[in-house]
Amino acid sequence: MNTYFPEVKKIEYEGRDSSNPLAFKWYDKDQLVLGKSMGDHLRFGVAYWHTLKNQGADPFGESTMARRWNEYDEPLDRARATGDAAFEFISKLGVDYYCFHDRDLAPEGSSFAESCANLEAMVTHAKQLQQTTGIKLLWGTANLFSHPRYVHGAGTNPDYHVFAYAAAQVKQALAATQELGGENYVFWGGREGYETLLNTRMKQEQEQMAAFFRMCVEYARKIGFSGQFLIEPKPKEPTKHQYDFDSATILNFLQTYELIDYFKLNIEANHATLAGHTFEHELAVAAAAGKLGSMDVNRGDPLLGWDTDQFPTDLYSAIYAMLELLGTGGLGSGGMNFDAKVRRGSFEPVDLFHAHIGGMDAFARGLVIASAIIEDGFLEDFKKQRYSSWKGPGTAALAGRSSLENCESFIREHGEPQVPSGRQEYLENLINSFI
Ligand code: XUL
Ligand code: CO
Repeated sequence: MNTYFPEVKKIEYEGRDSSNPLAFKWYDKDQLVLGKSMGDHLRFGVAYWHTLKNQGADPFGESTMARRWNEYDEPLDRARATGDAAFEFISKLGVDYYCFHDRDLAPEGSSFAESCANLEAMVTHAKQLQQTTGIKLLWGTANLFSHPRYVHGAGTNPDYHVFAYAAAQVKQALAATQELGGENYVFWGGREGYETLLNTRMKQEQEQMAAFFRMCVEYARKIGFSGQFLIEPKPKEPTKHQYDFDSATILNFLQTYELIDYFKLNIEANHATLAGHTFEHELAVAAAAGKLGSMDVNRGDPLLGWDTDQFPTDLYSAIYAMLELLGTGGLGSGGMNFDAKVRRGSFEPVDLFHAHIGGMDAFARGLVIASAIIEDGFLEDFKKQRYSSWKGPGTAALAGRSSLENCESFIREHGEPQVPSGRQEYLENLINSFI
């Protein structure tokens, strides 16, 4: 396997003093952190769509990335070569997982039947590549947003015909994910949202989405798919109002339609910031509900208002995310998928390696720092002290065994509270002392 990236050898851990740009400085897969290997904590995945399929086109210019795996005339030959390149890349990077949309792996055909046949052919090819390399499928999903038929949405489309098409496509994508041993299946609501209420029945569209999910749950049960279903929040782009705005919105939707038991969340950093949240806020909301399933790791640009999907190299963000991850006890069957693309100007294949190495090192370093912070215990001690008044009558109130009258008697007895400082700057300074 040395066809598409002949200039790159297997990426190794060389430690922080190495000057080799094609080596890990922090990510040492087998290094134990709080009793678990880095590889098991982080469970990195490569996103097929960005890493293999992105060619750098933007609204102002054409592709900048000439990839050798695209030099085939027949779509299926191109798809096979792309698969070969993907597994060569992932093997050399030393990552265990990948993620795909059905239409990344196999091209859309000229009919539904042809699309299904293409997908089946590519599942056979990918299965063989998985067997020879040991690389596994973190999650599969269906692309229900690129084809023009989905211009007004998929599950939330005003036309039942399109709804049914999307459902039929998910049936195939779910079966493909199962065949490849996918550990999760993701729903990102590509065009599940609206542009104007003038032509939209919002309540009906939400009910349609719930019906769509119910059919997916039912089909997964029928075929014995044991992977975790994940929904990925995003507030806007491509539609102005995406229904799955953020974690809290999705949790409310799942509760309302009695679907909460079947789903967890896949939190993407750049989607969190588009929603006006931090990445760690979204992780914390999901974790508090016991629903943190997986992460799409990337970053946005604070000066741009869209989903730039840049590689995550911001160390503070990585530390805060790792504090949340360690606080929940891990991702289970989830992982950290690099839903990130190299910039248009970074068009050489080797840039794909630089990008992933940087992201992996940032999270490895974030993990080491977060674990040191946790082991030191100062944050936990501070919070323990901050909430220490929740005993006696506080415990009763938390357990629902108090009343406004009880609180009034308490205040008549104890008077004005002594309010302590939140000490934010002190805590931020301590975080810096660990870096
Ligand atoms: C789009 C996005 C998707 C999902 C999978 O913003 O994040 O790539 O992760 O459909
Ligand atoms: Co994503």
